[in-house]
Amino acid sequence: RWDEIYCGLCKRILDEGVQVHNRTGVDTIKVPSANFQLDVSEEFPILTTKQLFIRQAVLEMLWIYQQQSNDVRWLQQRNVNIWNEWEIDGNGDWKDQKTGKVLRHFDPKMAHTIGTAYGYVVKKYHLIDRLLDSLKNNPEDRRRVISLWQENEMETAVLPSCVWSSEWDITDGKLNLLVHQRSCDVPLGLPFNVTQYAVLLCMIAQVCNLKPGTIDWSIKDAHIYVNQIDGIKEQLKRFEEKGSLPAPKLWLNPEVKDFYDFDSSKELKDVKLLDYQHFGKIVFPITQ
Ligand code: UFP
Repeated sequence: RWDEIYCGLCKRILDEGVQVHNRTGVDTIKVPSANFQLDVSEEFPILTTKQLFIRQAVLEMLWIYQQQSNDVRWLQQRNVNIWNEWEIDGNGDWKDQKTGKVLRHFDPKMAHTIGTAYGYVVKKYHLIDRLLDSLKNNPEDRRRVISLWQENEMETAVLPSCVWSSEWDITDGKLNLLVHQRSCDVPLGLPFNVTQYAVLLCMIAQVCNLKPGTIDWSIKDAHIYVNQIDGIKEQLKRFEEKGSLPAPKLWLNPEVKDFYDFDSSKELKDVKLLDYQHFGKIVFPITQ
C-alpha cells in the first residue's frame, strides 16, 4: 500500500511536474503539494520497491526527539553520515562540500552541529516532555502541536527543519499523527521520513499504553532532483513489473516503558524489522 502511494506520487511528479531552479543549483521537477494517509495498525510503512536503511532512519529520529541533539558527531559515531554536508566546522564555517567555499559563518560555539534546528529546538522548548505529559495526563487534549519551526531560531539554523510539524490525537485508544513537510526530496527524504515517523508513533504509543493508528502526511513542494530521475524510473519499472512485497513487521522491545530508555547505540537493540523483503537498493545523489 505504501509502495503504491509512493510510486503514484513519483509518477505524478514525472507526468505533471514542472522543472524549476532552486538554491542548490540542481534543478528539480516539482508539484506544489501532496497528501496521503497511512494506517500503521494495518501495515508498517517501509518501501519494498527499494531497500531502506532503517537503522539510519531510526537513529536520526532518536537523535532529534530522544537525544534532542544537534551535534552531528553523535550520528557519525554510529556510522550515520546523512548530516555531514550540513555540519558547521571547527571554525564556525559551513562550506560547500565540492568547492570548499564558505557559504555561511556561524558562532564557533556551534562547531560540529547543524545550528539551532531539529533536536536543538525539541530540547529548548521541551517538545517531547510536553507531548508525553499531555498524552498521559490529558488524553482528550486538542492542543498537541509540535513545531520545530521557531522564528527566533531560524537565523542560526543551517537547514530549517523540512519535516517541521506534527499533531497528535487519541481516538478509541489509538494514537494518530498528522505530519507536515515544507519541502520534500521524494527519492531520498520521503521514504526515510515516513518510516522514521512511523517508528516514532509506535514508540510513543507503546510508552503511553496506546496502539498506533494513522499517519496523515502533507507536503508542500514535492520534488525530484533531475539527477535522481533515472533511479526513480528504475523504481517505477520494478513496481510496474513486480508490484510490491508484503510489508515487514516492526518489533519494539516490549519491556521499554519510557521513551528515553529505547537503546540509541549503534546496534539499536530495541528496534527490529521482521521479515523485511525488498527489491534491493537504488542509489540516489544527495544535493547540499
Ligand atoms: N529534505 C527532505 N527531508 C528531510 C531533510 C531534507 O526531504 O528530512 F532534512 C530535503 C528537501 C529539500 C532539501 O530537497 O532537503 C532542503 O532544501 P530546502 O531547505 O531548500 O528546502
